[in-house]
Amino acid sequence: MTSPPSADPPASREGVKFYQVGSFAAGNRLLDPALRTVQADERRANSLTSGHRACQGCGEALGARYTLDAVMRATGGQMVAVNATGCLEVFSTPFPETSWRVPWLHSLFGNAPAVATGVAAALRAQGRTDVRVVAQAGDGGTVDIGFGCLSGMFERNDDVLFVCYDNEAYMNTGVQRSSATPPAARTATTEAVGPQPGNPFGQGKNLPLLAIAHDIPYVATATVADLHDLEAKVERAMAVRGARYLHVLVPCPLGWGSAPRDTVRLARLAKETGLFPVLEAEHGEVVRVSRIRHRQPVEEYLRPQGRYAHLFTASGAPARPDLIGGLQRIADRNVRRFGLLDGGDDEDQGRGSGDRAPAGADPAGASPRSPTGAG
Ligand SMILES: Cc1ncc(C[n+]2csc(CCOP(=O)(O)OP(=O)(O)O)c2C)c(N)n1
Ligand code: SF4
Ligand SMILES: [Mg+2]
Repeated sequence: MTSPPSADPPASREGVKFYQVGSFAAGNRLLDPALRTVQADERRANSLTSGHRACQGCGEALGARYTLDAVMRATGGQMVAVNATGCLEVFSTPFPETSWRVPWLHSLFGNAPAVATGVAAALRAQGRTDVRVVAQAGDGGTVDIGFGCLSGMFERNDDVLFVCYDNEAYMNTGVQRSSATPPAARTATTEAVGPQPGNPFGQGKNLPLLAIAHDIPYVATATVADLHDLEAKVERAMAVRGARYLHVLVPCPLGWGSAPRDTVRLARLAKETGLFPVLEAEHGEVVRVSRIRHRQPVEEYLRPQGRYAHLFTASGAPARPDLIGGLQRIADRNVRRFGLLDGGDDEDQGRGSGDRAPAGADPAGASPRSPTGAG
């Protein structure tokens, strides 16, 4: 295995104002070495390396590589990963091959949190508190079949970082609906037929808010549109002990009916429309949100996706303004609830999002819905 990048925790990024960071680009080279993105470091772990069988443009592969490489840097390479069944596991480990270059265990579909708890307990019994445990799963493995184990892991405050790669359906088995599928989205089990085509409004779960309600030390959301922000959140998560939860929006070209080249653009639009709030919470309180920089109407996010094709005419005009309006109201409510447009100028804070403290965010008053779900 390649030696991992430095475990030195990066200092604060506040005060550094480059728009173009997180790559080999000029902005990154001008940063203090401790602040540079993991992927710009030639000593990065390449935890999920080339040769796997993910679709072109897979957001989950992108998110997992950045997340685990950031964990490797934060832990000095002392890390064990537990992986639920799902696309990430299937495309990375077709027997007898593997694309993982880290200690990696495949659990079942629903028990990754419990397996990770067991690994953490075994390490503690051996006195190996230097080795950290990360569990990862898709949205189905997290919000549906794995939720009981995950809630228990949160409630016991087990020393595990749990990462959900949310592509908003059961992609590995053919795009069935999950509790994280947004309203009006077509899946194999929510066909675009009838008076309310696609997934019904008013159902689903908002796992970040449910995690916050467990009062665990750290909860964050992120997207693959801002990978430097994702890395920074992984670093913050690994700086604390106890149960931590990271929910990453990862567009899926196959399931979303989108072009592979649009993966990052769609992740950005999910945030910029307000449909996917990007935030951090500590011990039950939202402490930072990523402000929307250039607000977009939800149509801009929906139109490029085949799963919403029934909402538009062939020329791209709205065919179902009632359903599009329903989705816009969800975005508007997220903006109000988390203060996504409030305060500050348009200056970046050195990691792409313009993070700041929330204005009047009140997770206790929020109802349990999917981040992109109805409410
Ligand atoms: C108990 C059980 N039920 C069903 C399955 C089949 N199965 C494997 S992966 C999967 C869906 C995974 O969806 P998600 O967790 O969202 O991950 P994704 O593939 O979308 O990344 C299902 C239903 C299984 N492996 N085990
Ligand atoms: S189906 Fe979606 S999540 Fe699965 S490998 Fe393809 S793009 Fe990635
Ligand atoms: Mg999924």
